[in-house]
Amino acid sequence: MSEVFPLSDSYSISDEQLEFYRKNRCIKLSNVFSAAEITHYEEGITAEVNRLNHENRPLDERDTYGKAFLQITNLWKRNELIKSFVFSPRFARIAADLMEVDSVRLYHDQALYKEAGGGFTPWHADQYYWPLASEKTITAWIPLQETPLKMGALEFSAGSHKLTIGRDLAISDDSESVIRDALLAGGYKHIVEPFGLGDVSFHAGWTYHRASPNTTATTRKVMCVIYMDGEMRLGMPTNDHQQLDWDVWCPGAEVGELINTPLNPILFERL
Ligand SMILES: O=C(O)CCC(=O)C(=O)O
Repeated sequence: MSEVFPLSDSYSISDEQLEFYRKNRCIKLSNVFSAAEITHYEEGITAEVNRLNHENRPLDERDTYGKAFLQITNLWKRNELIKSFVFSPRFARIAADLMEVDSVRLYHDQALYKEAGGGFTPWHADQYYWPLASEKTITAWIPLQETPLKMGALEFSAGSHKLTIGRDLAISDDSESVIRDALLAGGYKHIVEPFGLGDVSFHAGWTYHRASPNTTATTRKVMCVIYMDGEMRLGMPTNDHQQLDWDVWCPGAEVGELINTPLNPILFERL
């Protein structure tokens, strides 16, 4: 029987790290999980991504979004190994600590595999896609290998949750240029750093972020877990993507009510 890695022990956030997140709404934390833990989960996640992926077109036949990554969602429903990763109390507690909430729920998970030769991920803010009533949302971006810049490490614009220009843009060539220009004009700091083994970043729903192309010969393997405040209510969708997200990620939830569906379990709660 293989060793079990429950990812249950806590990772302490320092006052400085919390202050950094409050100000910038993004942070990269080191040594959140070990090389042995990464190896343990990477194989199972990659096997599911390969099994479920139906994107077989060559990169040059896809649009900008399609070139950016293979996207496979709610993998936690597929097997117990991935469920234990996505439901990890360690990651969920960090999310609660950074959002400064008493509990967190799962919104959904997704693997984002940027293939060798894969394109850039345009500047965007995730919350454009989400019918959620508050800003208390956070994504854990969890690389399953060391991720140098040339592989497409996630880049952030520090404090950009305050910028409202571009909040109505889906991921596209337009979002890349309009948001880039607005961030430059606003003087926001662009954080571009490689990710070491075990580094994990967290960013808020309205924080602008992007990634460069993967110019290496190896796929950049990343698993994301998207959390929301345990008290999150469903907002009225303001675009078709948000309507789709409601139907897919919280079916049965009602506008103005707590999002408490079987797909949105509480993953961490303070005692
Ligand atoms: O992995 C990427 O290239 C983009 C990730 C992203 O947009 C996100 O995690 O919200």
